[in-house]
Amino acid sequence: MRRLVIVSNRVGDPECEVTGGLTVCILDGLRERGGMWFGWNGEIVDPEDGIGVSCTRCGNVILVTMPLTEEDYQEYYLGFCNGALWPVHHYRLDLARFTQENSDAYRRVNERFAEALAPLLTRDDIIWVHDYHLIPLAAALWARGARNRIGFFLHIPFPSPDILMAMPEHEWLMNAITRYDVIGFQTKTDQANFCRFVCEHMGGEMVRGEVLRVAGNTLLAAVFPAGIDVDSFAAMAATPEAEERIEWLHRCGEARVNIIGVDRLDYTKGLPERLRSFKRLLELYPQNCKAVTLMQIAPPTREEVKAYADIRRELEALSGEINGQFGDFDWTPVRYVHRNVPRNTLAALFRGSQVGLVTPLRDGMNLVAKEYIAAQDKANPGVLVLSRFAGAAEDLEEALIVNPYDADDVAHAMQRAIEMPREERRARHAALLSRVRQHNAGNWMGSFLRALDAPAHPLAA
Ligand code: GDG
Repeated sequence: MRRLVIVSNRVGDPECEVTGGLTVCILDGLRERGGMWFGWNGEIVDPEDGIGVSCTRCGNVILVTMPLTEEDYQEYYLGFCNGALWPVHHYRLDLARFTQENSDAYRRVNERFAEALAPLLTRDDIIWVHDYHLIPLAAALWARGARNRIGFFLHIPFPSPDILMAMPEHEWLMNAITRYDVIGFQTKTDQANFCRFVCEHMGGEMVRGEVLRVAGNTLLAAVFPAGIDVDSFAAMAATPEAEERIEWLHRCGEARVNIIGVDRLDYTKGLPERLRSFKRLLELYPQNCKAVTLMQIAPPTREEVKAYADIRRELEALSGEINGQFGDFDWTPVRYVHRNVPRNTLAALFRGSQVGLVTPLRDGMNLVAKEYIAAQDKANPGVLVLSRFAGAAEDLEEALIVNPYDADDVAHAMQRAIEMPREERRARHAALLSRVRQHNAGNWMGSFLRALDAPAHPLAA
């Protein structure tokens, strides 16, 4: 088997508690096959001290990491990746900021990564690059003589061409992305948006099926929905400790029904809209007062970006407002936890909650939706309420699909979930579980790597 080299902006620590879909996805798969993981180690150093590469072995995985400078961190990571690409790809042009310094830094860091990685590669390695931070990496490796097969997976949505065109650097980025041999998307919508851009604005053509030809390159643009390790998550939710936590949840909580939301505190996750929907639930169906609680876990993320500080303030104000208006001495309607919670506690909380509320305004896939399904007791499962704008909705159609912008729609769906008879819950859950199993982490990784491992596309000649 050829050696697998994974490259992502941030290399996760296999021994630490991880938050964030990408790290969870990669770790699950890499541990199984082994290989190298290359990227930033999370450290910021003074450029005078040198920006060296360090290696650590962790079981069958070699972690090769390098630091960033303060300037890189500000301009490449916060500025271009999270201040321009992230909002554009999530259809939030209003929050996107474009500056020449930031796009120069994006090029610079990608060149530096390529410079450090190229000498570590052998001819047979297959290279799998992850996410929007590293779009130009294939071109930068190619310029340094790497002739390996290189694949790219986009974890976030690919926007429609008219949104993408608002970005000053989009032509350069699109030229860079087409240097990959295989490009993976979360959904058919993302893949279609990409192909439309290539065919309508770059003179590309679909050669056959998912194979595209553009500017002399032939590439496969296909859908590989990201998934979770279902069995290990389900097992975590059903341990004796998890049972104890669930009992504790129901003992401490006066409420009968627990609704749960778990999201990094990101403006794409629709958290203020979710709290407003919960408020509507209490207004439209007052019988839920003192009977239902919303537990929202929202660990901090990218706090230096202003839009993230704004959303935190908004959320704190909203939960205070709802608790002040509806709460009583013996009932707190919203329990808001702004910190990282251990993964096994999350699994128990999912299992102990009758409703899983996953209502992003836009999301590449959303693994929380899949984790909620995996954690349920098959005999008496909870109900998933899922935004139509999460990539997961393309597949998980037996969830209650909602429009997260419409508070009444979400409130009605929550009520339907609370009242749903056990037979219907079981039927929906069984269907959902089989879809989550079908697109699990192993299949996601396996199918992408099979496409990347295959010889150049038959129609390339
Ligand atoms: C990106 C894309 C795509 C959350 N809070 C805690 C915690 N988490 C874990 C969840 C889940 C993961 O983080 C979040 O994954 P998502 O998929 O929901 O979202 P993003 O982080 O935005 O991930 C997304 C994903 O990449 C994969 O391709 O689905 O669309 O945006 O696993 O459980 N984990 C722990 N404590 C927390 O407090 N331990």
